[in-house]
Amino acid sequence: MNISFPETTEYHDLKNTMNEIKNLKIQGATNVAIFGVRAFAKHATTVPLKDKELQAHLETVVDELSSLRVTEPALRNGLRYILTGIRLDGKDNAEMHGEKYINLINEAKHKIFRIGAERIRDGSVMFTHCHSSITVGIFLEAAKQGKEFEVINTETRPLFQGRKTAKTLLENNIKVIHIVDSAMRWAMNRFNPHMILLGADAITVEGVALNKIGSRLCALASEEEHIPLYICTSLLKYDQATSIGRLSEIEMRDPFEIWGEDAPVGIKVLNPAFETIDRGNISAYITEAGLIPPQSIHITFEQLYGKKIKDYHHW
Ligand code: RUB
Repeated sequence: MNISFPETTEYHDLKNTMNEIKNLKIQGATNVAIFGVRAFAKHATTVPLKDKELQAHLETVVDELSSLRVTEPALRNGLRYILTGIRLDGKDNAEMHGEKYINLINEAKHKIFRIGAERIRDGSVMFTHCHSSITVGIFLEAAKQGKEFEVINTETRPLFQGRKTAKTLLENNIKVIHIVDSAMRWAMNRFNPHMILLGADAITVEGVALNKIGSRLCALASEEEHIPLYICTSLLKYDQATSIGRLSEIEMRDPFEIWGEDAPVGIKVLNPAFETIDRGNISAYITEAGLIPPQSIHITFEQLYGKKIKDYHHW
């Protein structure tokens, strides 16, 4: 159904946010969820459509937003949360429902910062990969508590999100050792970090985490070097579709990010954004519900959010 309506400022803002999510100006699962949910909720509140047309239009926008970064269930969970809210008490309350979901994210984040910081020992060496706002938040909280430690971090090709991590840590007087991604195992062997902290984009029903490409290599190296690895994430990244049999999708990004116009003709460049981390390599998840083993992800999500967030109604 092709539905037309006068373009509002909020719709224009939503389109901008979608571009920023696609080109990684808005980066990391938590930020993608917060910005995507907020822009969608504002648009839903103001779009001049009603009844069936409204429903069809919002479903289309939800699909469009969800397909920008397919490995981001925290965004999808938030969009479904708003649609459920609209069905219950009308589109005028969409923005309020969006803010409620963002509050859930923010409350979860702050709990994880405190719980994660407890695990960091004074004088320790930590290791991380890519840029995760949750993992960085844990480091900042530990530094605020007066702990001194050093963080080894990878640059994270092709888009160098690791530089963002390095800059933020340095600005907060945390020491950084910055390495190329392929030096992961070497750095673990050389510096013997006490712990590896990684973020997550998605968590499956089996307790498998999906995170930036390179994370599984990091986990395999951690096994060889006997270094405990923790996944720092809100349970709002639980991919509910995996519990009815679907597989979490891995986003493939533009090959141009790796090799642009000067790439030789005929070459095939592949740019997977994420990969899985086997649950056997995860010591624990650091979540808003505390430290939990991979096996308890599904049940803990159900206890905490099961009634509030149901992504099942349209299946
Ligand atoms: C970022 C990435 C992060 C997770 C978690 O990938 O893999 O580790 O998204 O982030 P990209 P957060 O740069 O491709 O978005 O802890 O902020 O939710």
